[in-house]
Amino acid sequence: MFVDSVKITLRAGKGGNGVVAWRREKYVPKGGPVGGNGGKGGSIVFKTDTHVPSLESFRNRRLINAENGMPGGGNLQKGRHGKDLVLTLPCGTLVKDAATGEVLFDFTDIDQEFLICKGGKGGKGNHCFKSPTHQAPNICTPGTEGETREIELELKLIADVGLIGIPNAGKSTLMSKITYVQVKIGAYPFTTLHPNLSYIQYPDRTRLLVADIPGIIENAHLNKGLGLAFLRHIERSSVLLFVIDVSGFEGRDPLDDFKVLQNEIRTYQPEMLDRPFLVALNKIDQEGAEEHLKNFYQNYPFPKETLFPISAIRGEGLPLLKEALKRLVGEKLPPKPA
Ligand SMILES: Nc1nc2c(ncn2[C@@H]2O[C@H](COP(=O)(O)OP(=O)(O)OP(=O)(O)O)[C@@H](O)[C@H]2O)c(=O)[nH]1
Ligand SMILES: [Mg+2]
Repeated sequence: MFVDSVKITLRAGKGGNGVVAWRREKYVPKGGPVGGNGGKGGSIVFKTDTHVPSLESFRNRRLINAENGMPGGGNLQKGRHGKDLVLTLPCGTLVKDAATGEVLFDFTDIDQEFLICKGGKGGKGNHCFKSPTHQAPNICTPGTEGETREIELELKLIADVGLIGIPNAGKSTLMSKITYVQVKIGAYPFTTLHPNLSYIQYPDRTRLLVADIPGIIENAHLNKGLGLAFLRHIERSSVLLFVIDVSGFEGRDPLDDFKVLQNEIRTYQPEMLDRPFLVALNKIDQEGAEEHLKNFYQNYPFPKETLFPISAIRGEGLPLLKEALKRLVGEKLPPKPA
């Protein structure tokens, strides 16, 4: 299951208490204070891991605790520290304060770490309070509580190329052809129900990360179809790749599809329209595609160099498209993290 938003409470471990203890040994009268200190409570740390695809591991968890520190012992024994808890997250996860929505950390890269809740301090045993004027202190201090935080995790995938198209346009077919990953493809709308991520590998070892998301339909902003929530996963892509079906399937006008997609993006986040983009005109192998293709070229309001007629299923036009994507991603710096 693909989970991209969760709310959880995190509680770091409490510090162990210090203790009062006395040295009791034969021939050592009044041995003095030997109460040990408590151990530190475990902290909670977030870390990115490329093997974690989503926030699924947090799905059924409301409260996550780190280990408490152990109390000190006699004979100056220190209590054991609570283990730090390292929670792994996928790249692209935003950690937010659940109450205010403030972004506490944005995990944009691999191997990033962030200490979210610090463990409590261990208490002091009575040996710490010994002084020349106070040889037998009968006091110790308790460990302090660990930090507690209510947070929200939101995953916004960070890909170089984000695919966008109406359902059935052939996004997943294209994805499977250019990245050699097997994704679900079906001759019906809404085959893809969660984002897929994979790399295009180039002979010079460059790699582009591509995100395929579920199809978007007209009025998705009014929650039609699967809504617009999945746009968050291409919101941070450097380049958008519109995939348009030019076969005129069910009497559709491909240019209308393009406008619908642009309108839906505008209602979600207008700045996304300033992002560099290309348009893959798919299914040129189909009958009737030629006519629609000509029409599209004539009435398309942007530079024609952004158009790439392809047949994803046959692999036609894909080398050119792949090169153009590489060039475009190379020219633009990736979007800045939030
Ligand atoms: N003739 C032809 N059919 C294609 C081409 N590309 C994809 N298809 C077919 O179109 C249908 C939909 O393909 P998908 O790749 O699942 O489409 P999608 O855009 O991912 O669809 P959703 O996940 O539902 O949004 C499948 O039956 C594909 O075989 C193409 O270039 N030519
Ligand atoms: Mg699909």
